[in-house]
Amino acid sequence: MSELKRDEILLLFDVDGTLTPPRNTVLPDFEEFFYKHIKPRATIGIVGGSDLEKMFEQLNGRKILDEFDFIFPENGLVQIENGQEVGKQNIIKHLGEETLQRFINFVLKYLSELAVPIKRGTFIEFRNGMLNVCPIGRQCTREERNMFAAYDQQHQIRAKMIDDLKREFHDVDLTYSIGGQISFDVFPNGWDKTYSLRYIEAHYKFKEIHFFGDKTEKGGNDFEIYSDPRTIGHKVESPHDTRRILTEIFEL
Ligand code: M1P
Repeated sequence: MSELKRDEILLLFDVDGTLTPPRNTVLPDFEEFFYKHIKPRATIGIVGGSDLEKMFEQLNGRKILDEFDFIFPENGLVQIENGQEVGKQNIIKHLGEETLQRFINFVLKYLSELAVPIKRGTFIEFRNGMLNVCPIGRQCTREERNMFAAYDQQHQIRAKMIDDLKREFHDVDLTYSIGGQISFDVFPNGWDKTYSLRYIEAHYKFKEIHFFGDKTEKGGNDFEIYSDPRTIGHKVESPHDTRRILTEIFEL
């Protein structure tokens, strides 16, 4: 049972597979449990790989700006506190236009020669602090998404592409991370989810910081923050599992 006061304990949550089913919306009973029982007991934050728009889609709209103390889209490369954006990283500034174009051109050429069961639109999504690369294009339907996720498990399209990119760009400080079903994220080394802790540490002194995530194995986008000594990591399989652990921590 946690004896800590609300402002002494911080709970950080991944989105996909932790607060919601993968790339799906939060379930009403989970939401009710969370806001009614957890929010009054602990400071709460989201650390997702996705951008803010996708968080709105999955977590029932813009109300998360009021409900969560902290929101860290794009691994915390964008920082939002009490509904206000307070900081943002910039991948263009960090890599420089020349390197960025070298990378984007290589990816586009690579994808143009890649055989996959379907191709749709938006193969690279350009975000503030990262690029999201999707071999079939992000504009696919849910059925197409699920189909490719299964295909990729068998054929390891993303893993092979990441190996090729690592070889080609061995001279550039980039990390590649598979956080979802159809794409992978690319960002400078160290700009993983632990980036959110930099902001927290600079402004707050929590006695405990807990992190809940599902992709906690090496190569998954929760690995670094889950295994960071500054957090107490909880590996979950689903929102149901998240609820179970929270119920134990707070003896609900
Ligand atoms: O939050 C996990 C991942 O969610 C999406 O992945 P996909 O579309 O492949 O399922 C993306 O927003 C990705 O950036 C993010 O890491």
